[in-house]
Amino acid sequence: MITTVIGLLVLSALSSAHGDHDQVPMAGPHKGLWYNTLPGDGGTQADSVFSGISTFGRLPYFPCLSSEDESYDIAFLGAPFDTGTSYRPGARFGPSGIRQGSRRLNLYGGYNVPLQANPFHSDMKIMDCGDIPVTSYDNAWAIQQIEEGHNSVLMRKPFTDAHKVGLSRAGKTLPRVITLGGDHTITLPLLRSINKAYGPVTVIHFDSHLDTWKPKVFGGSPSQVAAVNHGTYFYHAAMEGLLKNDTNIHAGIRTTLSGPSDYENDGYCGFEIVEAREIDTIGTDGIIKKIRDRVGTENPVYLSIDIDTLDPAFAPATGTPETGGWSTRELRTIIRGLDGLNFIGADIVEVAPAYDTNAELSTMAAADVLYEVLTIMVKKGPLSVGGRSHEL
Ligand SMILES: [Mn+2]
Repeated sequence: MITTVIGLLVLSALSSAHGDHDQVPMAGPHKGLWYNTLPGDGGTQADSVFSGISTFGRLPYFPCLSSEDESYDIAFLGAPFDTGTSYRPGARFGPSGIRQGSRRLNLYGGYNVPLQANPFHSDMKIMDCGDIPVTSYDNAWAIQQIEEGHNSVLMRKPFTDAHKVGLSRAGKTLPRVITLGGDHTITLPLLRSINKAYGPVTVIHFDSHLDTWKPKVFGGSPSQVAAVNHGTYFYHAAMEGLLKNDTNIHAGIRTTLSGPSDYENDGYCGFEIVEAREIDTIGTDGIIKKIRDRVGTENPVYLSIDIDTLDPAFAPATGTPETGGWSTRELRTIIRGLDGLNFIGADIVEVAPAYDTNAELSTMAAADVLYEVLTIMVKKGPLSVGGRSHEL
């Protein structure tokens, strides 16, 4: 008898659930996000943050290299290359790892409290363009692929202000591209692409390493191909005239050297140095001031971030870890201190997820650092000359 009653109750519950076609889908504070408005029976995906295809920050995906029909203001683009590393390989899985680490960025809407802006809710169009196809068998070929892939995504009309005068060599307003590496070698083809669009640019480089080493010093340069690697790309960039003279700066440096001449060579390549340990004396405010004083607020700036800027306690999953680095909190504070600078593009590199903890510390740190960068870019608005302030 009791079994029958329970059975009837279950049946009646099921039939009423099926019969109620007017039910309102459950809606949370993030109901406006694209992944909750996919066509389907319910309209709301309660499990959407944990499943599905990962894009950066669950942004809309479009394979931009397959079609030039899409326009955007900021594009995320993967460069899965890791055959220029000197120690641990694995950064070819960086783009997918960083996307995985970014899944929860806008679960609650994505408002950035210290920067007082929401990069996921603005009138700028931001999307994930997927990855550049990169061969793992031929570095020279791969570097060419990365330059051409990046340039194809960069040299398009932006979604906003396409008709307005911009900062590019041709006087056009261009979209920004944020590249997910990849080992740091990729920054050379990225700067070649940037140079086509803007000419020589100022670079802010977060890293524990200089990466301006002469090929003979770093890797021995047994061949022309071997001479281009993740420790020499800035040397090549300087020699090719891709860097603006004496406005570039490294931050987070703490590597060992071949000798003091490495610093002389670094200065010759156009860089000033902020050592990681300076945080103990001048603090994050002092470091922010040094960077801002060096690059100015008007210069177009390219931002390159090696995840090994962070201490391995915070980001163990990287190609050449160095102890004595900054915490995730400190790096995020320093990057937020660059609010207002004229970032025309950025990359984050050397994330090698195979060495991460099960808690995904490094990919989460990479995603969160990019969240700060993205917020700064959205606050600044399109790269049209004169710009405009944003109400976010
Ligand atoms: Mn490094």
